[in-house]
Amino acid sequence: MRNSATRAGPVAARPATNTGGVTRTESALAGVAAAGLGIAAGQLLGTLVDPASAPLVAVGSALIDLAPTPVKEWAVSTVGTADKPLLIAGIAVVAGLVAALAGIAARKRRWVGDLACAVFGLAGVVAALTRASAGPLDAVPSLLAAAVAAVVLRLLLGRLERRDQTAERPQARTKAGLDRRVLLAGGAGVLATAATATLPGVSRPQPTESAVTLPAPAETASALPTGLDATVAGISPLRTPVADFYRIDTALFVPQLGTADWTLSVNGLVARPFELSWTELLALPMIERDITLTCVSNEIGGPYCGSTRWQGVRVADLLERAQPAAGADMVLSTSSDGFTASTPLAVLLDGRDAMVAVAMDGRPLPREHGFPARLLTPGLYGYVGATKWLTSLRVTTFAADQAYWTVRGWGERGPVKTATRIDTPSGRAAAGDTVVAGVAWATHRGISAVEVQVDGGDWQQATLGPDVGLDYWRQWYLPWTATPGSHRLAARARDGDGVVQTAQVQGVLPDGPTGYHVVTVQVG
Ligand SMILES: Nc1nc2c(c(=O)[nH]1)N[C@H]1C(S)=C(S)[C@@H](COP(=O)(O)O)O[C@H]1N2
Ligand SMILES: [Mo]
Repeated sequence: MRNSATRAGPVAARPATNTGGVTRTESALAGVAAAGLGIAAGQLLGTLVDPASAPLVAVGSALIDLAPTPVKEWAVSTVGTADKPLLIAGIAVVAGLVAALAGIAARKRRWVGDLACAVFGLAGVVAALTRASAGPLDAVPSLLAAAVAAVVLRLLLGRLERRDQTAERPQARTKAGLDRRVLLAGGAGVLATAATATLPGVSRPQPTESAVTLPAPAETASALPTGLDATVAGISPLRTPVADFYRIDTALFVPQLGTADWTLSVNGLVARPFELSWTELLALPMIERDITLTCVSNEIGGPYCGSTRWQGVRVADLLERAQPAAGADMVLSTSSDGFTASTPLAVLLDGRDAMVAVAMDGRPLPREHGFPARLLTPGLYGYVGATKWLTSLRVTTFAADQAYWTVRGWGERGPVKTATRIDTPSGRAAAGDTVVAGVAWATHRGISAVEVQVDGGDWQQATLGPDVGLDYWRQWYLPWTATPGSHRLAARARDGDGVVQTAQVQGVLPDGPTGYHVVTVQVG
């Protein structure tokens, strides 16, 4: 064996350790390369096996489910719907940092590297196996990731050590004294992970939404009236374009369901449980309704509210066929990804148009909004009445079952609170004659009036836009002569019973926000 003392120069520049001349940076890079390539291999395989089993997706989904409610609220209110890409990136960065440390440690003790791979692999396996509808195969991508990472780390460290026992190759080092191979491997690892991070979100070859043909509804809705948006600039359109419809869910990647193997099961405390295929669902009589959907996490004045035309099968028809048992008081709807919502049975049977919706705005549901079918319950926040990627309706009781968000501290019933939003002006306005305008909703109670207050003065009646029904929002406007300076505008609505919304300010937790929308406008 060559003794390092027989060589001068380059060797002397390296630390004299029992690490075979491998520097800290090199071993950190080896760790990053190993983790990066391992994760990438797992992502690739996961995408083929079941996108939910890809390590980053499985761990990310588990973290979403485990995150304490305040953390989730903070995420939604600060980064909005960018929360998911950021989560994936965050996991990758943390994995990279830990991998770098593990690489450094493994330089002297190889088993530390193996242990790190095993721990991360196990985390991936547990995350993947605890996802809804996970099969044993879902463990494989994380196992592969761990195995690849462990092997790559040992190979790289081994090669780096042997470097000093073979011919010296100073040309293989960068100015900083790094081995180019490990630099390249580290870069390759990072790139491979980045490239495969979003793979599971890419559609798999399933029939797309646009390939689905829907039957005409048995009961059509009347033509939507012309909204105030035809004349008032800056107001929310009466019908929200589907592309602009807010999206809120816990799904890291949109579930890719096909219609061929989709079924809806109606079961639980019923006399006659049954299951419907996609074709059988479409054969049932359908209704078409204009309904506003809003999120319990929509802060006063916030964007998470949308209104459109929906088509689907009445939930009441399905329940009537199943015959709920006396004593049942809740329907727990379940999504293909395990999300659940608790809808009061009485609400579903009180004559409102709760439906298993298959279309919005005259077209099949986009995947982001629940393709092929979702629940929609007028008058309830989305988290209790609007399960997307719907697969089952289980009749049960509030005493026996809790839904996804109820377990995490949100109200179990979630009726929508009366709310008003000032759309315009926002921020700045030119002096002169203008309008204050926006939308108000109190779904399933309707809106009877909207009042606007300028600079703490008298409440003035706004003019309401067309009435599209109790379940739909109402546009409104008030002419206003804006004078130079700073102005404070407030708006409040009265529901269909004439009850004014409360001025009491409450945050979104646990059952939706209250308070007036107040905006400050700089005129001039
Ligand atoms: N499967 C599933 N369905 C879900 C959710 C979810 O996280 N997963 N979120 C609910 C919530 S909180 C809301 S507000 C609505 C939003 O529906 P949209 O994304 O179509 O606007 O979907 C509901 N349905
Ligand atoms: Mo929501």
